[in-house]
Amino acid sequence: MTNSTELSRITILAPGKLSDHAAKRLAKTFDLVRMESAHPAKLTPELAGKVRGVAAFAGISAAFMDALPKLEIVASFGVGYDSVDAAHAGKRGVMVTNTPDVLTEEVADTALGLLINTVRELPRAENYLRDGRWVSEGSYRLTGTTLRGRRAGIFGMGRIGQAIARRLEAFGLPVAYHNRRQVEGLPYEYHPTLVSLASAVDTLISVVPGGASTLKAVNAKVLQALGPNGVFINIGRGSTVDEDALAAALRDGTILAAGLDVFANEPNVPKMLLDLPNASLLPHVGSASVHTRNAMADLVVDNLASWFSRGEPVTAVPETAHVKAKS
Ligand code: NAP
Ligand code: 8YV
Repeated sequence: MTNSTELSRITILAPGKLSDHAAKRLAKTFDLVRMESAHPAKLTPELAGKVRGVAAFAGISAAFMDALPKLEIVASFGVGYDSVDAAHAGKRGVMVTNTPDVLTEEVADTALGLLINTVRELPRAENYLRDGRWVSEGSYRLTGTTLRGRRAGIFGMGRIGQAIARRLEAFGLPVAYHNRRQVEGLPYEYHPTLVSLASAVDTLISVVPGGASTLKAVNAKVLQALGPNGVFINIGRGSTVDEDALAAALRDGTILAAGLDVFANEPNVPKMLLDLPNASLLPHVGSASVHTRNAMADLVVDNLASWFSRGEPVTAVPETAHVKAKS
């Protein structure tokens, strides 16, 4: 058992931008050292030699972990941890944790907002009002698209996917999904492939994690299957979409519209997407409320505190679930 005085002697390195809430809680509990980004070259030998935990508000590479000889745990901020080399951590005996559940409902809310923005053009309608065009030109045009009569497909029926499905049901839309495995006990139609799902629906919502198994999974073939009345929403990871194929599909009418919260090379959004009138774009704000980001930061701190006081974290990622505390 490690008490709070002992915790305050443990050095935790926090690379990346962190909120005041996260910084205060970390500094109150541990010996906190902040750094702008996680580059091994920016570590002094003295610092590298004493870091036992990383609170990751930025990606953590294998090289960065290897530059920290006493590293025991990387507590990552976010449920998606594709920017942390968890496979390497697992091999090296370093624990990795993420922040599931506490953001699920917020991200699902954002997904529905983005869907409505995309289908009913609400940001454009607001800009029309602000530009004085309601007065000068009359009512905003009727939208050609509606949620009424749509069939939704969810790519990634996990925690957030299921929260989105519950909302879609309340909106009166039938729901189908694709995962690698069928989820037991769910009332929604399962499709063993993404193309089969896209063919069966006209509204495809992607909420899968990033990484090799989903890289550019939403490609030209999937968009073709979604069809000319198709709406594509991405609230998962930008890497899961072939952005060239998506821009082409939006340009030539292969699909109708898209709503995107995430991009392959954030914060850079390609001009080909910015130029499209039928794309509704958000700057990765799925979980971005003070309420939810504070809950995520609390879970980062709780994971570190639990690891160093009880020898086990709260929310280990599967790749490091086998890792045991040393003492
Ligand atoms: P989760 O509960 O682990 O759900 C992920 C789902 O994706 C699972 O149902 C999984 O099922 C499926 N999946 C994974 N790899 C797949 C593949 N190769 N092919 C088909 N399905 C696959 O995770 P979550 O909490 O819902 O979060 C999902 C993701 O949302 C995160 O990883 C993150 O990238 C993203 N996210 C974005 C924001 C934002 O701000 N925009 C916020 C939070 C999260 P199987 O394993 O059976 O395939
Ligand atoms: C965060 C996210 O914006 O949890 C995730 O996977 O994408 C978001 O909640 C991100 O992780 C931290 O900036």
